[in-house]
Amino acid sequence: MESLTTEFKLEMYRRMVRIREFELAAMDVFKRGLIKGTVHPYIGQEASGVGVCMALRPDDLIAGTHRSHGHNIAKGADPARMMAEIFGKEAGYCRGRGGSMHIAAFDTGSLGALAVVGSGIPIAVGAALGFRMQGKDSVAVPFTGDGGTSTGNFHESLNMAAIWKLPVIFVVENNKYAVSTYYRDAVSTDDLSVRAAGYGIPGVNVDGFDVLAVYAAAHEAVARARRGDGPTLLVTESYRIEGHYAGEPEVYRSREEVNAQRQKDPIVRFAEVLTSDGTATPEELQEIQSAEAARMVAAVEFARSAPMPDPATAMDYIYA
Ligand SMILES: Cc1ncc(C[n+]2csc(CCOP(=O)(O)OP(=O)(O)O)c2C)c(N)n1
Repeated sequence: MESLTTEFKLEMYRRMVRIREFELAAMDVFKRGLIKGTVHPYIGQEASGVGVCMALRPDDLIAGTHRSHGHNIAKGADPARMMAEIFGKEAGYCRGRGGSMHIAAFDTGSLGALAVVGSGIPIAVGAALGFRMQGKDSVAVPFTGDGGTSTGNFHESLNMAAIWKLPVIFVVENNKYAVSTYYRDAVSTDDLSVRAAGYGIPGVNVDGFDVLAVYAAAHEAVARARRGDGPTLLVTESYRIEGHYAGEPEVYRSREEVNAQRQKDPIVRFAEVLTSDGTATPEELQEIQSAEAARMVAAVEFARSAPMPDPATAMDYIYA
């Protein structure tokens, strides 16, 4: 892997901060009762989505989960249109029909987030098969949580992609919990990447708080997939800092545990790398943070003031 340019590293940082600010704004509008339904914050996992998506091209496709605001932003989606979707407005990515858990941003290569755990994985495998049939060297990347790795969809998808050597990078984001279930109470191994051995494909485990480590691992897996050598299972180890959803009571874990994990903040950690290697000054990073915070104020304003879909169009876009 060639060394990364200043511009590239700052873009990584910007996208991580953009995700953080988006999630804080989304939690805020939920708490203020401005939206229907809740949101599933990606806070603490920013290095995973950004490290993976920065290794992708615009024509590569991702498929998400209920916790995919971060994946969409990492792939380049517009936060204002995402916020409008969360508000159920016509200006949203799915014209307000999808909401937080179903944002699909086709213009930037997001096939869509899906709330049924594990269901995005075979869709990405289908996209990869499509690339193969069309003679393209694009890759498909389904994101999954640790809980999603025990679904049939996950295992059938790994098997199919492995036997057909499809260009898929299966990204498992081990944030340690599936709602209230600690991952070790649901799987019989510490390291989920060993599951790759059952399908004869590489399994890689990487520090999901370290954006450069995630990027390096994703870059290698993408190169392998593009040259026709087949899929990789990439596990990023991080932690879900907020509740499963905004407003969740979190009775299954202690404040001490959460606070200890907060110290690993991937944005703070990357800021330290960027300032110590001379990529940026603390003031420059602060400017990025302020600009992204301001962007979210504008995104919320845009979403609040945008019109609702016309009820007469309720049945539109249901059938292709
Ligand atoms: C098939 C299915 N079963 C159960 C649920 C309810 N549910 C929603 S999120 C979730 C946990 C998912 O955990 P994980 O895959 O680890 O993702 P995380 O929430 O940690 O990002 C469950 C069980 C669902 N949405 N779909």
